[in-house]
Amino acid sequence: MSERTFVMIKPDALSRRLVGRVIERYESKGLKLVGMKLQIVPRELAERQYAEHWDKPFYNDLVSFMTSGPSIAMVWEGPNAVEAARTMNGATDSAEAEPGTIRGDLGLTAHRNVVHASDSLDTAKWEINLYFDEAELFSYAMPDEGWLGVKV
Ligand code: 3AN
Repeated sequence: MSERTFVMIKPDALSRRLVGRVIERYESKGLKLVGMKLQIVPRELAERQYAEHWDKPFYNDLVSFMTSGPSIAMVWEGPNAVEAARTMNGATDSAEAEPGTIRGDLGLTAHRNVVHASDSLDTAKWEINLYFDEAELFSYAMPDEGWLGVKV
């Protein structure tokens, strides 16, 4: 079943010029880009996104990091998009992420971990809604979708 998931390219990836290489991974996997936004995330928005971590010792550092420079919010669509993006990203701690994952290959330090992806379909819907208006998301067909088993 086709799903939509929310993915962010974090400020560390932009400052390390990794944007193209990260996007290339999701594209090559067969996912379809249906929404994309470059911004410096306002503090209030980052606080809402990470509200579930408000009591963790790393919360302030996380919010400061996520608002420290431009990041890219994206919506990727495809069969099992939520799980696919999580698997591709690898373990949260870049230092432990497997080679072949985005964090394993491109992550330098533990929690400057290049990317974020929603951890469930419900979270994906919530995060997409947090970052995008409906008019900023696009439905379109791609010529190879039949090969991927996607109902066009
Ligand atoms: P993921 O992004 O893999 O779903 P979560 O939801 O457990 O990971 O954590 C949200 C964010 O908080 C992660 N992207 C990570 O950068 C940061 N984080 C998690 N644990 C720590 C920690 N111990 N120290 C610093 N940052 C952390």
